[in-house]
Amino acid sequence: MRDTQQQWFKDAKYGLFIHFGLYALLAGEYNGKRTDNIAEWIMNDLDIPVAEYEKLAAQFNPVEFNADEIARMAKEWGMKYLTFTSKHHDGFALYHSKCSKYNIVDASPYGKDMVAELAGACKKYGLKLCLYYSQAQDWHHPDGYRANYDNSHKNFRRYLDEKCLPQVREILENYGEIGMIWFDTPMEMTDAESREVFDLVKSIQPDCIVSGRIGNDIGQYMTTGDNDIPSLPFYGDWEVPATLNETWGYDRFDDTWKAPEKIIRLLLKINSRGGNYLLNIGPKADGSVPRPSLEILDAVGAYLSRNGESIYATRAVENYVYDVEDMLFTAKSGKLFLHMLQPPTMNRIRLNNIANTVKKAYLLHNGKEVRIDCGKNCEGDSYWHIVLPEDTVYDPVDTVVCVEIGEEWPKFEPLR
Ligand code: FHN
Repeated sequence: MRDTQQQWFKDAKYGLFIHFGLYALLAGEYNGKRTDNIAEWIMNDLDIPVAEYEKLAAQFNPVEFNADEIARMAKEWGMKYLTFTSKHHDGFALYHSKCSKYNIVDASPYGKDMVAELAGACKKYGLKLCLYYSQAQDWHHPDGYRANYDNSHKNFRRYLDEKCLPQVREILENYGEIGMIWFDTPMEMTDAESREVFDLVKSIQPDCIVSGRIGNDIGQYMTTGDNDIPSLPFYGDWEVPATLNETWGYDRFDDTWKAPEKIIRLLLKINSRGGNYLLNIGPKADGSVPRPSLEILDAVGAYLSRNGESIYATRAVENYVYDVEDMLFTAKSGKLFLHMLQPPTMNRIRLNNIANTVKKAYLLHNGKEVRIDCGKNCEGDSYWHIVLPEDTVYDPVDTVVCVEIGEEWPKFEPLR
């Protein structure tokens, strides 16, 4: 079973992903040609020569990037951890690396170490700092993997020794406690190579989680595909990396922003199945966060400030035998949360095949009592008949009822 052995990760449920790098300067277009893929892949997809792409570093001056403000907002948005691209596939490090000059301090006019800035800010606001690191793909180093092109001639060992392993060591040794290294796209790394990277992480920070995409099934939790929510139960720790529009890095042409209501429902769906939602922002080249991202995350944050008790530190509810229309469940020891995604007809809901006793039930947002009659039908099957206060003002996205149950966990009866 995938087990991070880290309580903070099991309880977190919601985190901020930040994809930032030189690609933000291109914002989806190079020499008048637009990419039709995710913006941070532009170097690879439009086959931009290394000598051309690396010139971007000299223009990279994201003076509006405010680590303190981002961490403060992430906290306010209800996020518990922050995962930042210390080096993405393009090979450019956003921190002061001593083993490659291709980094923000040595090669850009900005000249400041973003990982150091974020480490300080995360500490200040009580967020876990996690770092993304592209361990296999590196389109700048001659021996890194490069998707879509022939890699057969490469000396991947040299890349591992010259760049990957020393950089992983740097990010673990120089910025205090790191919650997780978020590895990605292992390509054809061998089992032994993935293991070597894994062991290096653990030798420096034993509590640092190694993410699902280290390769060869040795990650400590399951990372789903991008924006994918598993439809079958997964017994172990897992996380969904997800976008607010269709790209990770900033793309000025991508206006496909999801509505906050949709994000809240996705959060709930993921949490009710036991996973964490890692939601991305892609700052613009000047370092500012696109306005639509701010607006969406503000709205989700407002929802969480009312309903956080039903989200954080909850556990998956075993599949309910019936698909209850417009309702999702989350649970923690002694409490079952009913998430009503639509106002119920006549303020009443019937739940079948639930055998828990009820100590107390109330609306989470205002504490008003909810009546629950527990009974058995003529066939002997248990049910709850739930009656909400007449004057309930429903939240059209999700109204939460907290039920304090007599048992530790929800007891749904199997069909007989
Ligand atoms: O290739 C990357 C992509 O650029 C982005 O970083 C995502 C985030 O999950 N991971 C890879 C694609 O799955």
